[in-house]
This record gives sequence, structure tokens and C-alpha cells, in this order.
Amino acid sequence: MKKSLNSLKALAVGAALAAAAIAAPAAPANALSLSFENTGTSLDGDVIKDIEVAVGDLLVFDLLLETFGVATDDTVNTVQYKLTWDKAELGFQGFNAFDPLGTISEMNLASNVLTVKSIGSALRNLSGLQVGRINFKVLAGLDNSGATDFSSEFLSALDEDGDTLPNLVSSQVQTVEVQQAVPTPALLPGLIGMGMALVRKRRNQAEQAA
Ligand SMILES: [Ca+2]
Ligand SMILES: [Ca+2]
Repeated sequence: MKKSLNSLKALAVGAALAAAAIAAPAAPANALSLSFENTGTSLDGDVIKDIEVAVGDLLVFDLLLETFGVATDDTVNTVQYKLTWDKAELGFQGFNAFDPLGTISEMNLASNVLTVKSIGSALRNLSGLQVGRINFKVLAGLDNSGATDFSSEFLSALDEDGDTLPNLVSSQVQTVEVQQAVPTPALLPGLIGMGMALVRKRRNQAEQAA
């Protein structure tokens, strides 16, 4: 009996050690990627981040490149990306490219899509490298539809030989919506409460007067 109790204790200790041995998940490795800022925040709770703006506001998005995760015998020399926006809500004002990817070899502006092919030299292990900036003016079509109003898509990255860097860029897309300010819902119960108190007060006054 005593022996089996000791066995149980040994089992419990073993289980505790096993639990402690499970490693915390590793942070994701840095990778070749394109992102933009202003990222927005979550205003309406859906998966698309939101930026609060008003009609007539000027809005800027900075395109940032990260060149980690490239093989040690490769460097990033050309990147190609696509920017898309809702033309009812955002009016295109201009685009700038920045060194070391400041040489634009191809650029195509359609009504609401800009594709850019930008050339630099021997980039690797860089983070937050600003490659472009796009400017918008917020238009009267501004609404809180929950649909994407601006997105970036990383199309390709080429190495120093003009070869596509394999499998590191697979249609990376980032999205954001622009929204106009709405009354804070938390204020509404307070307003209703004040209204009811006012009605009660008037009724009391009416009863007293009768
Ligand atoms: Ca949203
Ligand atoms: Ca919107």
C-alpha cells in the first residue's frame, strides 16, 4: 500500500516536470515583408483595423520594408507592390519613393490602384526601411461600412540577379478602413438615464401641482 502511494507521488512529480519542460512558443522569425503605417486601431470590433477621419482630412500611409529571412547568398534588389483604395472615400494626392529603393522602374496608376516596381541595391537584414509614401484626401463618400478602404499587397522581391526570391513573398496583404466618428455607445445609457430622471421629475411636479 505504502509502495503504491510512493509510486503515485513519483508519477505526480514526473507530470509536474513534464509540464515545466514544455517550452514557451518561440517568437515568429522576421521575414521579407512589406507593411504600412498608419496601421489603425480596432474601432468597430471586426477584423479590419480602422482609422478615424473626417471629410477633407489629409491621410498618409508609409510603406515599410523588412529584409530579414533572405538566404545568406542573396540580397533584395527589387520589390514590387500594389496599393489599392476605395475611390469613393479616398482621393489620391501623390506618391513618393525613398532611397535605397528610390528608383522606380515601373509605376502604373489606374483609377484606384497603384503598382510600383522599385529598385535598390544589396539590401538585407533591414527593418522598418521606408520605401514609399502615399497621400490621400478624405472624400465625401466617407462611410463606416466595415469594408477595406486601403490595402497594400507585396507582389514580389527580386535578388541581385533578377531572380524571384523563392516563397518568401506570398501575397502579403494588409488592410485598413477609414471611418467617421460616431457617438460613444457608453454615453447612450447615461443620456437615457438623464432623460428618464427628467420625465420623473416633471411627473412629480405635475402631481404636486394637481
Ligand atoms: Ca474595423
Ligand atoms: Ca469606410
